[in-house]
Amino acid sequence: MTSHQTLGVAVIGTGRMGSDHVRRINDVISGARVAAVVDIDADRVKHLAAGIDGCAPYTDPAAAMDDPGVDAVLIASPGPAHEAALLDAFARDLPVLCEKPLTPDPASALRVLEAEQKLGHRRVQVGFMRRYDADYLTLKSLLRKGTYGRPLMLHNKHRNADTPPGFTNAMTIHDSVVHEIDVTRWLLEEEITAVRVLRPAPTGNAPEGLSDPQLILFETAGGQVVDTELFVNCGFGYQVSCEAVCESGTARIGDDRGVFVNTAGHWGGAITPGFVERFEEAYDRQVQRWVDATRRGEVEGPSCWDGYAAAAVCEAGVLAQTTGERVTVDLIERPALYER
Ligand code: ISE
Repeated sequence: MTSHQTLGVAVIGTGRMGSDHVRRINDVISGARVAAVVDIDADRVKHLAAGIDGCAPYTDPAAAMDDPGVDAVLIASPGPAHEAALLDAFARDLPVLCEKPLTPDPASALRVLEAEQKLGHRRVQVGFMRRYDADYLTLKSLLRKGTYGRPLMLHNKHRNADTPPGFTNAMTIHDSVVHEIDVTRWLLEEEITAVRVLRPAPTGNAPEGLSDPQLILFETAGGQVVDTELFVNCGFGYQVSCEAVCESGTARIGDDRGVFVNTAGHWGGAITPGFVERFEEAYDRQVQRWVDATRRGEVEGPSCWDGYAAAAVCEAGVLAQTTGERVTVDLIERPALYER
């Protein structure tokens, strides 16, 4: 692969995120094309591939990776299918963009980490898209430069209008809070060492049995404390914000996006309906950066280490949620391949 060639991508999993990435590669970003689509639903991939020039449908990820037109893999299948697809990609030394989670638990994430280390080089960018959001990038740069001194605390809010059917308490950690886990580690450049979860009396708008809202507390190795209000059936839209409290100032992102109006005795603006709209540009930038780096023969962005650390904090988070206790996070020592 040279930087002049168009990257042939196999998109594995064509559900909500996978089909959005197919559209993104086809219509939005440059330097790549969808060379193969993979799903257990054969009719679905046949139909999808028929509408894309030079795209082949597959039901088996490994077979798609053997397609001569495929140079790289985008994994957007459900989390439990990620480990096998990642190991198949490593066996062919193919570059991978893997949607979060890397894998659903730390034991399987560790197996992936070990397999990548055996290759001797990084192959995977994990899809923590908030790292590509313009607001989060600004906050990261302020913290990096130490503009307001050392960061002491983060206050996060993560609100979804509603949850899809079958959304469980464990999923509130694995699917939703996992983003705050990643931005905490990324912004503060510290590992999370302990988790607590408080569960107030739930809203009547949440499905029976779902704890909603929740307050999640992280402690970091650097002694910072991070709180996250998670409210996934707030009913009014999608809101994600983060305030960093530093030694000599605070910086907050995620409020007041878009046009602010005064009319008919009211002031205010619109709230984005969901995460696909709120983070659309971040998803575009994430995939473009992956394609660009891959065509240069490089790997950048969130690594398998970040995926593993997130899985370990999620496991502690689910235990903290069910026991009501403070749960410490177990991490192996960071391998040399993933040094900062
Ligand atoms: C979903 O899977 C996401 O990744 C969204 O960013 C998050 O806001 C939502 O709560 C999750 O279910």
